[in-house]
Order: sequence, then structure tokens, then C-alpha cells
Amino acid sequence: MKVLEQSFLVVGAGKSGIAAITLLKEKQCSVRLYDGKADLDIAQLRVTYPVLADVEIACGELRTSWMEEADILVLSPGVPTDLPFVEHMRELGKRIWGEIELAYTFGKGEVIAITGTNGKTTTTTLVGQIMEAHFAHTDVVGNIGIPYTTVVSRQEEDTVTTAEISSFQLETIEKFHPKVSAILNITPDHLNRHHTMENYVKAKEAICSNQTKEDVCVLNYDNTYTHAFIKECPAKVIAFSTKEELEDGYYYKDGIIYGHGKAIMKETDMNLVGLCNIENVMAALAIAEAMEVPLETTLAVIRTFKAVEHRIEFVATKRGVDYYNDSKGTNPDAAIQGIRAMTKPTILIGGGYDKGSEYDEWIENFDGKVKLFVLLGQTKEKIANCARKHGITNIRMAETFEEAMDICIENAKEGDAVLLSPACASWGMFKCYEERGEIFKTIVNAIREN
Ligand code: UMA
Repeated sequence: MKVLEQSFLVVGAGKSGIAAITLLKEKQCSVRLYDGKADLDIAQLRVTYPVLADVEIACGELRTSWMEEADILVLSPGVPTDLPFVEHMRELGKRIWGEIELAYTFGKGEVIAITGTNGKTTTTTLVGQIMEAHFAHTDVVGNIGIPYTTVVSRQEEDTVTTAEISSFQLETIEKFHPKVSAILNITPDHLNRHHTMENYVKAKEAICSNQTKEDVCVLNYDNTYTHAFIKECPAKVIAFSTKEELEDGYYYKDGIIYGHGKAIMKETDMNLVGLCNIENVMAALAIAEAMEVPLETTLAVIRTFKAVEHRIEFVATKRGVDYYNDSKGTNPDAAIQGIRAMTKPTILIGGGYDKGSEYDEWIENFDGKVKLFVLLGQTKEKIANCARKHGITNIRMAETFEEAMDICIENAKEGDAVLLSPACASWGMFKCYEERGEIFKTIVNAIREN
């Protein structure tokens, strides 16, 4: 198949779709854009993105002729792969790619791909900085917010790409073949999209589907799903653990991280807190080893690395109350880390878009610290019912984010903490978790001291 001669149909007029179109136009490929949103303002879209000037765009229903005329469908990550038109195109024998597969087809150099339910962004950012410290040409892309297709045109044979890859993106890969992959952990998330845990796990494991024993996959020894995958993984495995002393991998014990049996750094050498970050650092050490980065270079980057924005991020102390932004706590497992990190009586803001998660384990981890639980969004009733079942009765419902913030500010007393750690995606109320976190920070910073 000569890729440049194919007709492409890109689905989704978001970040990924626009980036995919930009790349395909640059390569002079035939391309159309389709978005399922019936009231999409196509004229405005063309003004915002001049690259769309001469691209045919359709929204709402997708015409059968467009399905038949396309050779390759390029789906944005947010587009479910079991929609009727996708199924139909699959039956017609069309190729179903995601934006990642498209980028990989045109990209150059070696790829590091990092997935996992939690810790992906921190690990990808850290690994990206380690690669930058050692290699001449590097890129950091993917679910982190920079579509992979935006960088491929300027890549060289010696470029090292560090990509954060979500389960959505892994559903539509074909030849995507990272030299080093990592699955940091797998816990229930996005079950409304993947339907079953089995499908979700399969999507994550697909990160290694084209790897061989010449490649490396970094896996979490302590997680049920990634542990079970150690034996089946097609790549050479480097494991990490906070529980077992792994001779061949990385482990953490009594404040020290060991690699291949040798003490290599103290927990106090890093600026990150929490066991989840020790795991992220061990994964980064393993990835750097697989990329043959000298240990000293890796350690120098780890020592200066700071927490990623929106992840248990301290915002300010106002009227004696500490405010923390954990907007990236978009699922119960991530939010558990948020509440665990709190040491003061906490007013917790939770709730948002319903991904079909269960909230019991999150609430079981409150440990008596949540003095007031402020809920909002689509999931607020479901979470409230679950909280009541676990004996949490001090619950307030808010219709808007601003109302939730007012409730927190009114009820917080000196010595308390306010934590935004919703255990849910922001969709429906916000564009993304970053926007939710930014609004939280703006409101906090505007609180007057008297
Ligand atoms: N759309 C359709 N049909 C559908 C669904 C969506 O046409 O059935 C259209 C929407 O109308 C919209 C466009 O698709 O116009 C949006 O596409 P998208 O949802 O794929 O969003 P992008 O802006 O392309 O952003 C995507 C990722 N979004 C999702 O996976 C939902 C971003 O991850 C990623 O940063 C970006 O690509 C660049 O690679 C965000 C995310 O929330 C951060 N990811 C999830 C997570 O981390 O938990 C997986």
C-alpha cells in the first residue's frame, strides 16, 4: 500500500483531527474531515484553522459515499471504535487507524511509549526530560496534550520520541512499534468506552503488540494485571516493585530505590511525594536504562524534576486554609493518591463526567479526613449514595463549579485543606481537566485574605 496515494477520512475536529489534517495536507494527500457533532460551526472552524480552507467537511450524519470513497479512516482518540459507521467501514475492508498510527507511519527515529491508568503524564514528562538531557533530537507527544502528528515532519533518524499513549489511542494502532514501552499500572477506568475490564486491559497490552524480544517493556510487578502480563509479554521485561526485592529489575525499600540489586538513589533525592511517584521514577529509570542513557544523567534529571501541574498541586494558603489542585484525579484510583496525600481536615470536591466507575475504594481511603464532601456533575448522586453507604453524611451538592467553590470557601476553617480531586473526568462541564484545574486556581488566587 502506498500511503501517500490513499484517500483519508479524518474523524473529530479536535486537537488530534486538526493535527492529522495538517500533516496529511502537508504530504499532499487526499483528505476529508468528519465530526459527529451535528451543530458544528464549520465556517468558524475554517476561520480558526486556515489549514481547513479547502478541506471538505461534514458533520452530523456521515454520508455512505464518504465511507465508500475513503481508504483509511483516521479516528481521534475520543471517537469510540464501535460506532455503527466505524463498524460499517471495517466491513467494507477500510483501514481503521488512529492519529497515533498515522503519525508513526510518517515519523522517524525511535519511540518510547508509556501507558497506564495513572502516572502516565508524570512519567512521560520525566522520561522526556531524561531523553532531552542525553539525545540531540527529542519530542514529547501524545495524550499529554500534543498530538503526535504535529512533530513528525521535522523528525530525523536520530529523533527519540517519548509518547504518552491512552487506551483509546491503543485501540487503533496497526504497526506502531515502540522500542521501549511501559504499562505503569491498570485499574478500572473508562469502562463506559471499553465496556469490560478485559477489553480495557487488552487495549493497554496492545502497546507491545508489535514488539519482539529485541525491545523492552517496563511493567509494574505489584499490579495484578501487569504482573500477569509479565509471562506473556512479547518484549523483554524490566519490572519494578515497591513490595518485592527484584534482582533483575527496580525496587523500593526503606527509603531507597535499588536497580539490579544496587542502591541507586534515596527517596529524599527527589522532589516528588507519594508511593505512586516512586513507581513513576522507577519506571523512568528502567526506560532510561533500556535507552542506554548513562545512570548519572538520569539521576541528575530526577533530582531536579518537579511535580506536574494539576497533580496534587499546592496552589496557595488563603485565610489559613491550604488549597490543592488535583484536577488530574480523573478516576477513583488517581483520586485515592490525592486524598492519601492530605494531612489536615479536608473539604473535598468530587464528581464530574460518568465513566462508569465505582467509588467505594476511593471513599474507603478517606480515613476520617474528609470533613465536608462537595459534589457536582453527572456523577454527584451516584457518589453521594456510595458515600452514605460508607458513613459519610456531611455532603453538599452543587449545580456549578463556582457554587462548589463558594461552599468550600464558606466552610473552610483555619488549619483545613481544600482539595479538588474529583475521581471523574471533567467532560460535560469543562473542555478538559486542565481547564477545570485552571479555574480552580483562578478562584483560589482571587480569595481575599480578609
Ligand atoms: N467526536 C466525534 N465523534 C465522537 C466523539 C467525538 O466526532 O464520537 C469529535 C468531537 O465532536 C470533537 C472531537 O471529536 O470535535 C474531539 O476529539 P477528541 O475527543 O479525540 O479530543 P482531542 O481534542 O483530539 O484530544 C485528544 C485526547 N482526548 C481524548 O482522548 C478524549 C486528549 O487526551 C489528547 O491530549 C489529545 O488528543 C492529543 O493527543 C485528553 C484526555 O482526556 C487529555 N484523555 C483521556 C485520559 O487521559 O483519561 C484518555
